[in-house]
Amino acid sequence: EANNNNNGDLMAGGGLDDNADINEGDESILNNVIVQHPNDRVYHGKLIAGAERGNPNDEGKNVLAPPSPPKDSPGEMGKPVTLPANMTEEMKKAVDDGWQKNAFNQYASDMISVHRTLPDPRDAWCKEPGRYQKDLPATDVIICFHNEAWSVLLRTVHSVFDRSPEHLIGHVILVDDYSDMPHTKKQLEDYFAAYPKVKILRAPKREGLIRARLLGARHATSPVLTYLDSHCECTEGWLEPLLDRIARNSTTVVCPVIDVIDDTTLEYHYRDSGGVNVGGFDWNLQFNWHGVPERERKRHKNSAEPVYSPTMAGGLFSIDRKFFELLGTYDPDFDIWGGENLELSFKTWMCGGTLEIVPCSHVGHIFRKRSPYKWRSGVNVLKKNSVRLAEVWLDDYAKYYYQRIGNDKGDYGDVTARKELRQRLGCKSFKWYLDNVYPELFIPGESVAYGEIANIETDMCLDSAAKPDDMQGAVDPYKCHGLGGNQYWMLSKAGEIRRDEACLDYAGHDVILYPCHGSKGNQFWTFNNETKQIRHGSSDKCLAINEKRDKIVMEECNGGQLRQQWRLENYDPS
Ligand code: LR7
Ligand code: MN
Repeated sequence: EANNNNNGDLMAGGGLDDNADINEGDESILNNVIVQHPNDRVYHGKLIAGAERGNPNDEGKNVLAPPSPPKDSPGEMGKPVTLPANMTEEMKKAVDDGWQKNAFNQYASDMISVHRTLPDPRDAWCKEPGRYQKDLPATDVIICFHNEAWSVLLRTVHSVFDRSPEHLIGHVILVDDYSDMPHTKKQLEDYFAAYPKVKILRAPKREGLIRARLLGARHATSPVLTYLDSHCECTEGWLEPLLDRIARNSTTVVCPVIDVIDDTTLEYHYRDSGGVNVGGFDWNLQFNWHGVPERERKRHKNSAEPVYSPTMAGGLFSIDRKFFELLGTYDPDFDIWGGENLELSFKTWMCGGTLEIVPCSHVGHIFRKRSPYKWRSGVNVLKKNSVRLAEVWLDDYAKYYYQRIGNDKGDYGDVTARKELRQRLGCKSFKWYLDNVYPELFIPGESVAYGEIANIETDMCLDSAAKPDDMQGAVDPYKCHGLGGNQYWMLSKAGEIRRDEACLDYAGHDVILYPCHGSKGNQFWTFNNETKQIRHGSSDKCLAINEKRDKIVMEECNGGQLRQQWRLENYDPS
């Protein structure tokens, strides 16, 4: 699965002062890491037209594309890069610095050509003649970055030029969100000076990716906007299937399949159209991936056809510029990172559009395990964004998110204008969205109990620190804190004790969280409101806290034993 297990770390990364963003004294390291691949040298800063090179196949297409680098250079065809076995101390330090700065292996990236070749991941269906309309609208490609590594940023831009028909690219708009690395300054302008299609915009202060994207949009002129993260690689034929959907219906918002570029080896991993995922979310308002649901599969003859997706991951998508404006773009009061993907997803569906994943279009993205850059001072940025989202779009369902954050909304600013926007557009209800677009989502209010599960003798609560993306993890007793989060559970009508899509599971050893399978067995529990016991179906044992009070255990049921008695919040069996 796409390993975007960012969130916990991202929260931890917050709380820093703005000024701390600027790391003085880094210059020397940074200058060293601006390595240019030897095979690229001749092309840097120089425009070489395909026709000039005498390659007739390039006529009218990819005029900025240089000839491919030699087949045996590192990372070609998306192959993994391995670092030399006997590295000097200096090299090792450069490798560490690269990881430190970027949360991916920048050293490996620097070894790879910025024009490296990639495998063609498309299904044969995608290449059938006449598959796409002839007159597709052009797009501006907006790439926002904050302190992106040089080789990675350049490879993103070149992959756009090298693998898109020239007439379909209006401009590539690079939005520098107040980076402080030297290569993001004049060096960037010099490099792209020979590329008339590249516009470089600079945010005068740190805006965060949401307002940076809006800045880019204000300078866009093409009928379609395409957003990419600054560490992507577009594959052959990525663009036409996206634009085709918008050409057919301007309210269709489209995402490519996001392939994983390995953070360590930069290997390009792709999945065929049978393995396509769609986006969802949970009641922490966190995005997650799912297989294509049965009801959606049935709508298609071929697995390469575009599929409806309840949500988008956020970074990589195309949208009709006018439709984006009609939807009120993004909430400009979202800071730094997060939540904007759900905002755009919900309103696309609720306000008359559709959101699709297009399996014929593949773009790689470097998935990181932590956020490398600084967040804003004092406030929990992600929470503020999510509360704004919930206030405006979630109707009565907002309460399920608020329970997860201990009902403490904090200061989320003024959302009047956003509510007016929703009114003005006459958008449908969130209930409509859940019923029609995301019927798979488990609704806490449809459960028998939701909230904390507190042990009566000890006042300790069932607690699991497993992150939503882990799906599996330990369950331990922890002092009840009333803040939701790791102590938020739902007892479903089917007898599951759930945390979103993970379920309390007992297979004879420890009580753990395990992906819900819906077939009772080790995940089937019954609560008896008289005895206060939680009894396990397949073992007929009772959930308890051990005598040392440091572990959740299963014991033979003993009605008098207080360690086996529990209080379920919001218990309503009717
Ligand atoms: O303050 C900032 N200013 C920026 O310009 C912070 C970030 N950025 C830039 C950054 O350089 C990058 O190009 O914004 C882009 C996204 O930031 P990432 O790469 O740190 O985010 P991410 O890939 O971890 O997170 C995903 O969710 C985000 C939620 O706000 C954005 O929507 C990202 O675009 C999104 N990425 C993807 O959808 C790629 C697939 C990941 C998944 C799942
Ligand atoms: Mn990213």
